[in-house]
Amino acid sequence: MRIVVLSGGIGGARFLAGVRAYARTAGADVTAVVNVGDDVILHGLRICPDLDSVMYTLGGGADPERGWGRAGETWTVSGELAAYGAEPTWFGLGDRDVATHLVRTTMLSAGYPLSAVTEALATRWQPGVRLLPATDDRLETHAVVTVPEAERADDGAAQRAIHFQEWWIRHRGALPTHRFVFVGADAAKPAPGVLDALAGADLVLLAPSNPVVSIAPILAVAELRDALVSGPAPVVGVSPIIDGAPVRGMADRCLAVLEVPCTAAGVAGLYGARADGGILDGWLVDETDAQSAVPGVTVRPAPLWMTDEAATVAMVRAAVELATDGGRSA
Ligand code: FO1
Repeated sequence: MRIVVLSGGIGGARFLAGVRAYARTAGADVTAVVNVGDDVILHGLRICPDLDSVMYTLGGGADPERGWGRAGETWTVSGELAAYGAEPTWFGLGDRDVATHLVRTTMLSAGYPLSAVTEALATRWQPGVRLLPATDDRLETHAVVTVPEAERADDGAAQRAIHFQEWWIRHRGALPTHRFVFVGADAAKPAPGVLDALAGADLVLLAPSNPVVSIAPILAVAELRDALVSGPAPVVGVSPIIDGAPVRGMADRCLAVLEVPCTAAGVAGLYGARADGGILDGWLVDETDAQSAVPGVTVRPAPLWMTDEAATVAMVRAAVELATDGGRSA
């Protein structure tokens, strides 16, 4: 059985650990198609938060609390940068993490595409799933916000697009936010291997990631989304919202920007039913949301708290069962 998982963020990485464990029991292989919209160039380094979260989490090097960056991290470089007044100081750059960005930036500067760089980095970490960026092209999530008076440009413009990382880390999403834009999406092509993985998949899973800033930037790659919809595999999503609240992160703030209800049904409506031009065949909701109705989508309740790997494996098994006996058969 071949499983493809669209993933982003820390929740996506944790979910992938469960998919990997399930795949080992089921003799399945797993390809993760990971969001690159969070990627940013800071201090001259290319940083890929969502790829690194999966690589470190599945490779056993992630800090379990933070979910991003390395375990046993130190912050000497970050402190030295601050001593020089080198902005931004709001981005936490760990010393061990810097090595990953140095290797990645060196390879990118030498002309290797991000997919090749990711494969090279994963050789050290052995995540146990194939790790593919959604695209090798530039695709960056920016947030159009109203900036504080003090930060207005000379022309006094109140609205400005800031990088997602500034929105997420420096402002914690607390600025008046009008929309998210995926810079470069129109020209971005699926990374090598992505279309083949989707064409050969028996099941596609949407991780319980932030639908607005982790999954949507992946779907913004038009050929990728088309391949998902026209592909043979049933698409089953896992709700990132339980009982009206995000499991972690700021999906509630992001959904509010799109004026989408922060509910399991609201997120399913955002993805849309395949029959209506959307992408979903099945939708796994937590038992507290068992009454969620999503026209055209097979909804199934299951415990969705990823309290440990066994709980996550049970979620994955429920998604597989939903795909086989619920929506389109795998
Ligand atoms: N998230 C934070 O909240 N604060 C940080 O200082 C921070 C630094 C950071 C460095 C490398 C990296 O790969 C991720 C980092 N993150 C940080 C997480 C990052 O903002 C992610 O994009 C979000 O967690 C959303 O996925």
